[in-house]
Amino acid sequence: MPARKRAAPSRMIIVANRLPVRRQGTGDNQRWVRSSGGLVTALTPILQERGGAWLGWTGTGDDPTGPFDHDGIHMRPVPMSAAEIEAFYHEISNRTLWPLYHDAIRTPEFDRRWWGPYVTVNQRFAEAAAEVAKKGDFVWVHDYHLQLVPAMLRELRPDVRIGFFLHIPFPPEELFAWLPWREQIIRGLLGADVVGFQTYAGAQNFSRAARKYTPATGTDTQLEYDGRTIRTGSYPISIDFKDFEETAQKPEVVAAAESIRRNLGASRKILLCVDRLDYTKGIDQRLSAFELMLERKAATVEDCVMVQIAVPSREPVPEYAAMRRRIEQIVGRVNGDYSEPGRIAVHYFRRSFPRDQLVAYYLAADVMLVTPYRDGMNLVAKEYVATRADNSGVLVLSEFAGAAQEMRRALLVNPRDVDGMSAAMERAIHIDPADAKQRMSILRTTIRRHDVFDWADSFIRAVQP
Ligand code: ADQ
Repeated sequence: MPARKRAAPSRMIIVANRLPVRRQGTGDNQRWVRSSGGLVTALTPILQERGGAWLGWTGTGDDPTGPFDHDGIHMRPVPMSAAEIEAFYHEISNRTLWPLYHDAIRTPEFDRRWWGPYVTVNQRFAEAAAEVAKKGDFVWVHDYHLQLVPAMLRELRPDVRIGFFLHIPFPPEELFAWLPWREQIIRGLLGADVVGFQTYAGAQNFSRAARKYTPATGTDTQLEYDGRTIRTGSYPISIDFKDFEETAQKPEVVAAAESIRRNLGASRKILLCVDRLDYTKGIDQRLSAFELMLERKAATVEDCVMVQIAVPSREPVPEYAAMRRRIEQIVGRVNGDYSEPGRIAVHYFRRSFPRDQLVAYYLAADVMLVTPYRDGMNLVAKEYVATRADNSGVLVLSEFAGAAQEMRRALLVNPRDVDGMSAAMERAIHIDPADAKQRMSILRTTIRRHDVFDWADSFIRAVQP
């Protein structure tokens, strides 16, 4: 880790749905390994340096695992029963809050029986944090699963500083109003000293809802509530830029990228998509836009190939299974209609790739398509840019991803406009190289400067008294 200017150190307690480690192996060979992902990468060195703890669920129901240390970090598992995993995680978190907060892309379900488990699990996290925290510690609560924790923790431990960061969008007031528990959620969040969002619009939406549903007064960036001042603002999350850049320069990754290009056809432009299989990510419309481009004969399978890498997620939720079927249908149709021997139109991989392999694909891709209907940030867009050390490559980015706020030099698209997206793909394939280089260079400068360490540091600074 390079030396960085850090905020004054106090111990830090992270409270998140999941621990930053997962079990690997079975029986006697079972061990904990660090999970991948930006949040874990950013917070691990800070926790190792400052001391503190990470509280979260292990991922297994009714898991009796007690506290343990891993890689210099104190882990405090918070248990959940199988019934709680169902109601708290699969139901209210992923069938109510997730769709509601993403512009109600799927109709959110409101079931009064799911609220009780949400409160119970939040209370358990708050009590665990209250047990672990020492006076003056900074407790950083993450994401939509745990929105009640800040107020519950303040009740138990008024002597700690509390920050909350929402990784997904906070919806406009008209949508948030649908939530039967809207007031409880706002009061829960107002327990924090700082409530952070990916974009300024998120902070604005939250402040308006707070003023509407509670006696809070103030502005979009500062609220007065219950005799306290709460700061709200945008803290766009990012990636470990340097790490992605360096990975992309490893000889074995460069060789893997060359082999991908050879296998797909060296003369073809590669259009890459990397997503969690989620209905917010706009995978279906993007495939339709590619299909339209072929139909319009704006490009052929000799000119280009689409590669869709999709990691399965939330499979027990019915909407996810339906979406997967729909995507697989479109892939089948496009390939049936347009593929030629040795020239598959769409390569579809439904699995997780090791990091180096993912980076090899980023490196091989001429065009990266990131077109969610709505996304808190979208780290894939930033990861792609970080790997393009020679300023080559084109990013096509949805206006509705948080990342679009910073990445204005991408080719911005409206993911619901299939014609517009198809035209943007065509433009990306034929773009003037000098224009592309200039765009990529500006994008890289922005993300290099605002990496994930800068994100963590600016949030931690905001929470200082
Ligand atoms: P996610 O919705 O999970 O996160 P995103 O920001 O795109 O979305 O991150 C996905 C991560 O998974 C990336 O780091 C990517 O490399 C990785 N990934 C995706 N497909 C993969 C595959 N097939 N194999 C291996 N890795 C794969 C939520 C919000 C986002 C927000 C993040 C962080 O929904 O908007 O950016 O949190 O705050």
